[in-house]
Amino acid sequence: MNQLPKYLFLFFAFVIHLRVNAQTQLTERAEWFVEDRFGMFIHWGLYSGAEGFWKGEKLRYDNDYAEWIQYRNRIPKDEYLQLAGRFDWEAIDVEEWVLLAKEAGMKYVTLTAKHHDGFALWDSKVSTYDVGQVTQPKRDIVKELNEACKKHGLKMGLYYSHWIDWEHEYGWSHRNEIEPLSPKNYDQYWQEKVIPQVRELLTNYEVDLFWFDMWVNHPNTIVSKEQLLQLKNMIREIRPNCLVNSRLGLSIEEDPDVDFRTLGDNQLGNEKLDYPWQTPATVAHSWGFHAQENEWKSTTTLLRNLVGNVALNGNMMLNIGPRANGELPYEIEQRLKQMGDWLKQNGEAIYGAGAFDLPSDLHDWGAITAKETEEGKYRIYAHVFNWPLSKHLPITGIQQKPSRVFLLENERALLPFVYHEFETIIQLPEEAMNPYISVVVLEYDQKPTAQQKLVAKSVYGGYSLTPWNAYKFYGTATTEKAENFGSVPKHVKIKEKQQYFWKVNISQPTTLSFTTSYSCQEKKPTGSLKVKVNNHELSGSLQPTGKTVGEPKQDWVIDQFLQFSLGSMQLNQKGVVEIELEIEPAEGQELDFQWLWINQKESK
Ligand code: JFZ
Repeated sequence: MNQLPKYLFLFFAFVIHLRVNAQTQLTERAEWFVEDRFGMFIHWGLYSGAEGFWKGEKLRYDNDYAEWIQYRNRIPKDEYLQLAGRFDWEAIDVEEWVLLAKEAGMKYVTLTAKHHDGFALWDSKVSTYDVGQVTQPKRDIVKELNEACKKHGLKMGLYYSHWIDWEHEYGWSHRNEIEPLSPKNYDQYWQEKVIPQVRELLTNYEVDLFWFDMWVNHPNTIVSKEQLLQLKNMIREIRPNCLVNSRLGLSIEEDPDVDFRTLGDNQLGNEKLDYPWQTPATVAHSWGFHAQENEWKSTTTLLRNLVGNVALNGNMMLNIGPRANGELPYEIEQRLKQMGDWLKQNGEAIYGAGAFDLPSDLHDWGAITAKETEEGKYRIYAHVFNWPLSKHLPITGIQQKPSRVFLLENERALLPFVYHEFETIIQLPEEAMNPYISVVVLEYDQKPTAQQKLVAKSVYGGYSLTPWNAYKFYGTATTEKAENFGSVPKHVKIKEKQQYFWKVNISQPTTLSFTTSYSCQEKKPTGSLKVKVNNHELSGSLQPTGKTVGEPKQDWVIDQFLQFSLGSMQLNQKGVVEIELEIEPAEGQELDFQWLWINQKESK
């Protein structure tokens, strides 16, 4: 009987654990991965010698991933192998790639040991289709990488294309969608190439991570779950600490033993997940070297992407595609070095850092990462993407006062700030500290608590209240599908009484003025709109907004959204107030609602 309180305690301890630990499905194996946050992907293979062209023709198909050229341009296997002749084997120094990774602040490297072309970058005893066959003396790129990684203290990952293999007679290729391949033959490929090659890699090299690549659910393609488990079990047996990604073909939901989720190519995170995850990203478009890359992302963009992922507990692995002589496009090298410079100053806010308990899109000036420091303090890192013109950085939703505030690159110069319940406003210096992203640190003696339901103060001084940041609502409004937007802004369609509730922190008695934006296509609307705060109420009747011309092209007439003032009210109290908006179109009428903007009159 007296066991019961103990069980209850354990149960609550478990619940609390779930609540405080953002990543509940973090395996011990994957701790380093989550700590490291930033890695290098290397796509390099025979395709690198083609550079995106075959016999004068550009790679077929718009999505011109250079490493797909053999399949897309129907290159016969013997001719494809001759690409090895374009390589300057003497110039190729794998250690240089690793040194660049290190300089870029990357903590692990993942090389395409075997891409879809089936060509092995190590001296494979399983298949003669390998780098050992085309080099004299024999090269083993995986071994060279392994040694360089060890020498420079980086973890080594290997990409292995298990599903697709264009070399093996019975490997999967997209043409098998029209020329069926029997499961029996496919299993022959699996048992005589995949399993022994992965075993070879696991046994001969110190592999910290296996990166498989399959983007169709196993029930919808030829690979069976048994085959996938056979592969994963072998990894667990030979190298129990080696990580496995979800593109193995098993999602973490299906098999929690998979260590991290791989998002789509260049797909950034948009929510906090309970398990480790990673975005594979390119600096331009292609993974393998392509002679005609154009759309280079800026260093700022790449850093924002990294910060954005870490702010959601995610990682980023950024790709390099060296040429057949080992060199990199200037644009890649330059951006990686610039990221490294930034990380040298600001890496503390990335490595070992993760999400804080506030919505990641709360603030319009940037993103927040956080962590406990070695001294047992708790630091919140405000990554300021947009240095406010007012030089006031508003941080909403943190319930304690920081003990110190400073720029990460200048710890000795403390920044002045004012703190009211739920709101910290930092006085920034005139100039941003860093040309890419400046990081402001808020330090606390222990982890502060968060009030997650507040709408943040904008850098422009007001508050933007939308259907998507309301903490509660009643009614049947529906968000219009994104493809219907464009020049028509994101909105909800309201057909009957709808109520939204937001919480806003008001730091001092003040006058609040309200503006709303909507589109109403009724000729004579008779509905109403009401704002209620405490005992104050403002109301307005709906107005027709008519049409506008979408873009300077002919005949594109779209619904017009217009803003209307609802007036202002004097609030004599401060603290968190609840704002209610009640929208009621008349029977049979419709309203497309967009936002309610509150302006707080600045008083000294
Ligand atoms: C794959 C490869 O085909 C490509 O060559 C490259 O290696 C890349 C990293 O991975 O391409 C994919 C895989 C998965 C998705 C998209 C492209 N996906 O899930 O969206």
